[in-house]
Order: sequence, then C-alpha cells, then structure tokens
Amino acid sequence: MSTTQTNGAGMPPARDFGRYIPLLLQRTGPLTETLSLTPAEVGNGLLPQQIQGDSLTTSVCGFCSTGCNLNIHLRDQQAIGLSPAPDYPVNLGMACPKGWEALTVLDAPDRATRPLLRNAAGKLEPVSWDVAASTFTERMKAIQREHGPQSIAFLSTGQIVTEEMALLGALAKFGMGMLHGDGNTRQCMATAVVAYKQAFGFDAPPYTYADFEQSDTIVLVGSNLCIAHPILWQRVMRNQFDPNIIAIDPRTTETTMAASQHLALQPKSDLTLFYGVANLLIERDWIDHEFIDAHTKGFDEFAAFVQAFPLTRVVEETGLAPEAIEQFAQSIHDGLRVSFWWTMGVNQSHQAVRTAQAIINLALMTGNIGRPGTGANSITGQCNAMGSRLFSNTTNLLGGHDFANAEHRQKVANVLAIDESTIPQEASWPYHRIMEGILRREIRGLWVVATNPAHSWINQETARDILSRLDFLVVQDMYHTTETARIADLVLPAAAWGEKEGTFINSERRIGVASKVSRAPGEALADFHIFKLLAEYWGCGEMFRRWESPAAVFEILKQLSAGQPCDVTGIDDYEMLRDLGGVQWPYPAGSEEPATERRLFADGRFFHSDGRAKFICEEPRPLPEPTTSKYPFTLLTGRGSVAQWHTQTRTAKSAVLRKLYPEELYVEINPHDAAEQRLGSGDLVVVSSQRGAVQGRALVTPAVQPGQLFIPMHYEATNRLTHPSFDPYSHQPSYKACAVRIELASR
Ligand SMILES: Nc1nc2c(c(=O)[nH]1)N[C@H]1C(S)=C(S)[C@@H](COP(=O)(O)OP(=O)(O)OC[C@H]3O[C@@H](n4cnc5c(=O)[nH]c(N)nc54)[C@H](O)[C@@H]3O)O[C@H]1N2
Ligand SMILES: Nc1nc2c(c(=O)[nH]1)N[C@H]1C(S)=C(S)[C@@H](COP(=O)(O)OP(=O)(O)OC[C@H]3O[C@@H](n4cnc5c(=O)[nH]c(N)nc54)[C@H](O)[C@@H]3O)O[C@H]1N2
Ligand code: SF4
Ligand SMILES: [Mo]
Repeated sequence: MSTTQTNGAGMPPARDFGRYIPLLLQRTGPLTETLSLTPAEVGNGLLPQQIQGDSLTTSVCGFCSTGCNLNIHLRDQQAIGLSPAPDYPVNLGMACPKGWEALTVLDAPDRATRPLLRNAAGKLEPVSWDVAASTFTERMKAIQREHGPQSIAFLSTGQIVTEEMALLGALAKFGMGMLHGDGNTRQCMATAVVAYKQAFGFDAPPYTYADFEQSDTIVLVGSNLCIAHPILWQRVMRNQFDPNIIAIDPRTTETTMAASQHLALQPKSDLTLFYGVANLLIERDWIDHEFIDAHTKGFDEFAAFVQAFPLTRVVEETGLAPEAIEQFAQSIHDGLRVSFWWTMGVNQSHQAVRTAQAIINLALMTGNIGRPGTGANSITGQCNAMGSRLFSNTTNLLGGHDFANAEHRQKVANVLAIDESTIPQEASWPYHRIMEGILRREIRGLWVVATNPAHSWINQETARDILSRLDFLVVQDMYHTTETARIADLVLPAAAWGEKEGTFINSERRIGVASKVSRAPGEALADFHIFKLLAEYWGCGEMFRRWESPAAVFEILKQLSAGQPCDVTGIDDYEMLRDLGGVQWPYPAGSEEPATERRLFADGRFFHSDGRAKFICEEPRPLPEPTTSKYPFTLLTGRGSVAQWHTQTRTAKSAVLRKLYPEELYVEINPHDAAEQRLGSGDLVVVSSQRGAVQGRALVTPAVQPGQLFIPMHYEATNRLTHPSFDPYSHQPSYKACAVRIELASR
C-alpha cells in the first residue's frame, strides 16, 4: 500500500480536528495555554501535579488484575520512583517485581514515538498524525464502502483504562459502524463471564480479597497464584486460620508445592472430578439443604446427573487416587468457610464453562457463598479485564447490557444521546470468528489496540497467515516492535500506563485510579486522544463531544451503570476513589459510607429474575486433540515466572526482570520421559505438533507428569504448537492441552 493524501473522504472541517494537531506537535510547550484546554483534556500535556519539587501521588498498577496501588514519587512533576502504597486495601504495602519495575519499562528505545505507515517499498516509515489519521479514515471507509459494515473490525484489550475501552467500543460501533470487535479478554476471561451469567444472572465475581484471609479451606483450581497473582498469595499467607489449601493442577507449581493437598489430575479432567466430588457430597449428605432450597434451582436434576460419576469412573478419568478424591470431599465438608478460586487452568479448555460451573455448583450445594471466606471465585488476569467485561462494548453492550435487548439499547442510546438505530442488535463475533472472517475475506480491515495477537493467539502459523491477508492492519501500541506491529500497515504510537489517566477494575470488582505521572515519548498519544482524533477525522466527533476527558467519560460510565448489578452511581469522582482506596461495585447513589469490603450475595439473592442461582451441568467431552503414537505428549502452557508478562513487550525491557527468567524457550519434561527420549537438561530439543515446531532447551523436572510437557506462553514460538479448539459457549481458546512430540534437535 502507499502513503496517502491528507484530504480524503469524510474529513471533518479543519476547525474540528485542528485543535488536536498542535497538541500533537507541541510536546514541550504549555499546551493548555496554546489550546485553551484544561490539563485533564490534554492527556499528553501537562501532568496533573503542577507542583515544583518533590511530591507524591498514587496509581493502580498496570500489569495484573490484583490491582495493587503504588505510591509514585515525583520530582518537578515527573515520576522518579515508586513504592507500594502501604494503606491500600488490596496490597497493604506490597508489590511484586513487575510493579516495582513499572516505570522502567516505559523508557525503551523501541517505544513507538511517531505514527508509522508502510510505504510503497514495504517499509514502515514515520508520518505525521495528520497523515496517519487521514489514512486510517480513508482506508477503513473505502473498505467499508466496498464490502459492507462487517468488513472492518477491532481487537482490543484488558489493559487500557475503562474510559478508553468504552470510547473505543462506542466509537467503533456507534461512530464508525463496525459490527465486530473483540479483545484479548476472550483469551482469558470469556469463560468466567458466561459461567457467571448463566449461573448467577450477571457476570459477577462475588468475592473480596479478604476472603483469602478468612477461609479455612482454600481450593485453587488451575491457578498458579504464587507467580500469577503473587500479592494475592501474600493475602493467603496472612490467613490466621491455618487454612487447608487444596491445589488442583496437572503440574507441580510454586503454588501446589505450598498447598496442603495437590491433586495432580490429568489435563481437562476437572469436570469429571467435580461431578464425582458433588456425587460423594450428596451420597454422604454433606450438603446445605436449606441454602439449596431457598436460593437455587436445578439441584434435583443435577443430583441425578452426578450419579453417573461414581468414584471408580472419577479415578479412571482423572488419574487421581481414590483416597485423594475422598479427602478432597472430606475437606470441603470439614471446612466452615470454603472458598473456591479458579484461573486459566479452568478458563482455557474445550469444556471450560461447564468446568467453571461445576466449581460454582460445589459452592452452591455446600452453602459456601455470600459469607466471609467463601465463594466460587474467578480470579481475573489483566489489570482491567473486569473493565473490559463491562464496558468494552464487544460481547456486552456498554455497562453490562445486552445488545439483543431493545430496552437496553434504548437506555444506552438515551444516556449517550445517540439514535438507538446506531446500536447493533447483536453482540460482536467472538475473536476466532473474526479471524475466520478475515480468512473468508468478509473482514478486510482490522484495528488492533493494546494486544499482540501475532504472539498470543492460538495456532500461530495460521494466525499470522490470516493477519497477513488483511487489506489494512492498524496496530496501536506503545512499542513499534511487537510481533503484530511489525506486520502492520499503520502503527499508531500510544502512551502507556503512567502516561495517562483513568480507572481500572480489579478482580474483586474494585475500581481504582491509574494516574498520569510521566510524559509519553515523542508524539505518542494516550489511546483516549487517539480515539478522539480518529473520531474527528472520521466525521463523528460530534457524537463524542461530551467524552472530553477520561473524567468526563467516567461520568458517562456511571450513568450507563445505573440500575445494573454493577451500578456505581454513588462514586463522586476520581478523588473519592483515591481517598477511599478504590470502591468495589456495586455502589449505587445513596449508598451509605462504603464498607471497606464488599461481597456479593450475602442475602442469598442472585441476579436471575427469580433471585435464584442455577445448577448447570453437562456430560464431559473428550480432549479435542488426544495424544497419538506420533504425538504422544500433552503440552501444557501458561505463565513461566513472576517477572514475565505475556508476550514480553513490557517486561523484557527491564534489566532486573530479565535476570529472573531464562531468556531462551524451555520445555519441562519428566525425568522418566527424558530418560526414555535420552535427553537431559540443557539439551537443545524440538517440540512439534501437527501445526508447527519450536526449538528450545529441555528442563528435566518431576514438576510435569510423565506424558506431559510444559512451555511458558511468554516465548514467541509457543503458540505455533497450540491447537485451535474452543469452548462452545465462551469461545475461549483451549491453550492448555494439545498433542506434541519432543526430540533432540540434532536427530
Ligand atoms: N507473572 C505473570 N503474572 C500474570 C500474567 C503473566 O503473564 N505473568 N498474566 C495475567 C493474566 S492475563 C492471567 S489470565 C493470569 C493467569 O493466571 P494463571 O491461570 O494462574 O496462570 P497459568 O500459568 O496460565 O495457568 C495456571 C495453571 O493452570 C494449569 N493447568 C493447565 N491445564 C490444566 C487443567 O486441565 N486443569 C487444571 N486444574 N489446571 C490446569 C497450569 O499447569 C498452570 O499451572 O495471570 C495474570 N498474572
Ligand atoms: N499458549 C498460551 N497463549 C496464551 C495464554 C496461555 O496461557 N497460553 N494466555 C492468554 C491470555 S490469558 C492472555 S490475557 C493473552 C495476552 O495476550 P496479549 O494481549 O497479546 O499480550 P500482551 O503482551 O499483554 O499484549 C499487550 C500489548 O499492548 C501493549 N500495550 C501495553 N499498554 C498499552 C497501552 O496503554 N496502550 C496501547 N495501545 N498498547 C499498550 C503492549 O506493548 C503489548 O503489545 O495471551 C493469551 N495467550
Ligand atoms: S501483583 Fe499485579 S498489580 Fe500487584 S504489583 Fe504485581 S503486577 Fe502489579
Ligand atoms: Mo489473561
């Protein structure tokens, strides 16, 4: 493709977008004076603190969903260091290495500092924002004109502030007329969303972190809490009740080693295990009849269903010893306050939703919900996965509403003062259908914001091939070197965490403020301002006049949440959030002084119209890609260390973090298998699946069971191996089980 002229179709009158252009160019001058804008409006201009000398502000961390608060130490408005906030109810003065290094990763030579456009010679070359925004508009509009509204789509993220997510979702769908947009939360949380919606009537993780401290029995399913949520593990360590910790994971991990019971089951046999345990609990009458009768429905059918899961079957399918299964059931019975927590070992599976619901069923049937130290609790992943679940306008209409519901559409249209007919009547296609849509040439233009699919999406060889078929790929990222940015036609340079303001919602539904404490490099702009700029160029800027700043959007989000389970109309502003140490939803207007901890379902009322939670169950299904004689190993993937974040665009920039993990891809293999394959630790090996091969170093360890291998997801090659299978209800990819073989590289 070629560079473009600046006066394309759909360009707004100069005065509309002109106000943004000087903003983009005058990086050092007093932008507020030049443009008569308030500091809040100029996301990349002055920092909020106008103070000379040393001062302190706070910001919620931008890596994981724990949502730790950090004290940011400022000198002459610029961040010069940080330390964990001692009095924040989440982290209580603690932070993990990523949090400590959060400022370091902002400063890297490969930060995207100017828009880049692929030129006629096929090279990405710097262009002005004017050219970038015009090109975006012209190319996307041309595709749309020729191929219809579904022909352009977006992929977004759980890692930008909620205000930006909402603006992107509203702009893309209501302003630009896109039908489809999804995000990396599909890779991550879609299962929990569907499981909760079906069981509780709304996507509502019920817990508060204090539950980690108040449980006497903590069940961790497919969660390596010690490295993926290290500060939540610290909360477990503060538990005064000497809790019984039961970890369910095919691998031995940092977390299972610290547990009192480790159920090293066969991959994806969790569903059978939980049905079998439910059957045991019913047989022994270790259930809470009163709770079941008063607050649930579907129990009788469920009880009849689980009779098909006698201990012998469970032993056979899970590979666990009968005593271990019985001990697990006994522990649930003995516990006074049992909490169940799950993460990707559950969500990333071909039968993920039903597995999550099997966990919910255990909590419901034993009355372990709504009380301190209990719950069926999905732990989220990214800093703002919860924000994207409610406000990304992809699967749900803004504010946890339903695209298919006419009343919901009207409500949202009224709040936003837009025509109801601009709101699509269906949710977007899920991620994998968008990818298939590209393959079928139904989608030809794609806008990727704060995610790196050319590394993280399943079955990478195919994924990259699919992305390469696009007529126009736009990547909006803080670095220009990500695997996806490198193949883009247009790269839009984004400001990062710390360089912009807004809110995140953490795993326990706590809304906290991320602050602007540093200037974005070069001409990089806050995603917020990129969206505003593109709205002007697209010609729909008027629709977003009220969306003038993140703080103004927060007001709109409050209105959208009104009357929903996630109602936050009682929050005044960012200052209130800062003062209170964040606020967990719901917090409707008129709420009394907020309790520091907020737990759902204390009254036993769920969000279905009859107020009851549902038991949902279904026959387990076989692994989509079982092992064969050619591919005799099951490959597990997941987090490798506390210091690595996903596709490593950020964490690899820190010299400190780099010291904490092996640079080269490694493959964990059991000693028994290693002996059989005649390979030792450090040997160069090739792991291959039907889809591709990767090279790495063998790490011989009993942490993985015979017949299984583990490779961390952080290495670019890992997803060449993974098998594109999906949960039928959540459409979440099943990253954690595929058939592979391993051999010495030289063979
Ligand atoms: N350091 C670090 N922390 C992170 C992240 C990161 O990249 N780095 N990412 C964040 C994000 S977005 C997320 S979603 C979370 C993920 O947090 P986790 O889900 O805790 O991390 P994973 O390692 O992906 O998976 C957890 C465990 O699931 C196990 N598992 C695999 N298959 C099965 C199975 O069939 N059954 C069971 N029971 N277990 C199975 C794996 O062996 C693994 O130990 O972490 C967040 N925190
Ligand atoms: N094999 C395997 N694959 C997996 C998983 C697994 O367990 N196994 N886990 C899956 C899960 S749970 C997840 S969440 C995904 C994560 O997958 P991705 O979302 O692809 O991973 P990240 O590296 O977090 O990508 C975030 C991108 O956003 C950029 N970025 C950061 N901050 C900003 C910002 O403020 N603005 C903009 N515009 N850009 C920004 C970063 O530079 C980076 O390129 O991976 C999934 N992939
Ligand atoms: S635990 Fe998560 S939120 Fe806390 S400092 Fe580490 S990465 Fe940040
Ligand atoms: Mo995730």
